[in-house]
Amino acid sequence: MDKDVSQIGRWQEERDRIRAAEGPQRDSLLHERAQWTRRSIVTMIQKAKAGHIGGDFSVTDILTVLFNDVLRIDPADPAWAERDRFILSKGHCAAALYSTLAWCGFFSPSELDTFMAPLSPLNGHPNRRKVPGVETNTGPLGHGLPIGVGAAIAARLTHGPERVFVVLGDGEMQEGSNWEALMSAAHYRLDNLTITIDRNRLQQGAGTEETNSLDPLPEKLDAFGWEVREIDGHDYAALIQAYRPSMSGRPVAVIANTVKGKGVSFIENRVEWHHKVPDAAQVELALEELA
Ligand SMILES: Cc1ncc(C[n+]2csc(CCOP(=O)(O)OP(=O)(O)O)c2C)c(N)n1
Repeated sequence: MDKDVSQIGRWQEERDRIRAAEGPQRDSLLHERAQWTRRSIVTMIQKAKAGHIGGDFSVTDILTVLFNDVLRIDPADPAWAERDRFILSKGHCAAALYSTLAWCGFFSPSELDTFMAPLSPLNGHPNRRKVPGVETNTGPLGHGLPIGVGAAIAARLTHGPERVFVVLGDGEMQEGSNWEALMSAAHYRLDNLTITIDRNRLQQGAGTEETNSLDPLPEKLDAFGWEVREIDGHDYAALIQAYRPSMSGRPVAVIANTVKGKGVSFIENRVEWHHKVPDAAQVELALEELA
């Protein structure tokens, strides 16, 4: 896939406007961007007849803030050695990531039409060899954070300026590999590593607390040696503030309280919308609400 130079220019201009703005003006720019992403997710999933709309919508504001304000990246040079590393560990939410990467110009937004089509690089889960801007393959839950810990250790060893950001699902936090990685990140005091837990309280088929309870999550992460920042994951100012560098020499865990399906009333907080596909009438309604 080729970079889209004019799209990179549009992204840069808007990112500069967002970075220069404050208060309600910044909120409104970020909201507009997030709604564009949600609309493109609806269209992609409608066309592919597959996808994970609930988790895509809960993580959209998080991705919007990261890629349009926080991350040091260069879509014209996806392999730039000093780039911040971003890993979407909840890889089933590939549509949200692809749409975000396309807005940045890593590839043309027109490619989004091929989501999950035969031979398209835009598979149901992200593949680093096929899609520029994808740092590592994800999909099997529980692998993004261990890889992120490795990347953060590598940056430490090479004295690189890069920060490493990993986004996980809350259901995904039931994977034991994450807790091993949490321990080792604290052991190595990886203050260049920030995780975000998309705490929408739903997983596949049920709530997290009825399946394998995570609470009290902030206390657990604190006890594991992490600096914990718990916020509303749809509050842009709170997200930006949460992504400031570590204040404690410890790795940072952002617990982002979110709504699964955020933005469309009949999808919000409904467990069946984990991977349900909207029919034509529902697509119309969703696009109206996201207009
Ligand atoms: C190791 C592994 N087991 C099971 C699955 C199937 N699966 C895909 S999404 C999902 C639920 C994830 O829930 P959560 O992390 O809370 O994601 P979100 O609600 O944000 O979509 C499951 C079990 C998987 N992808 N990987």
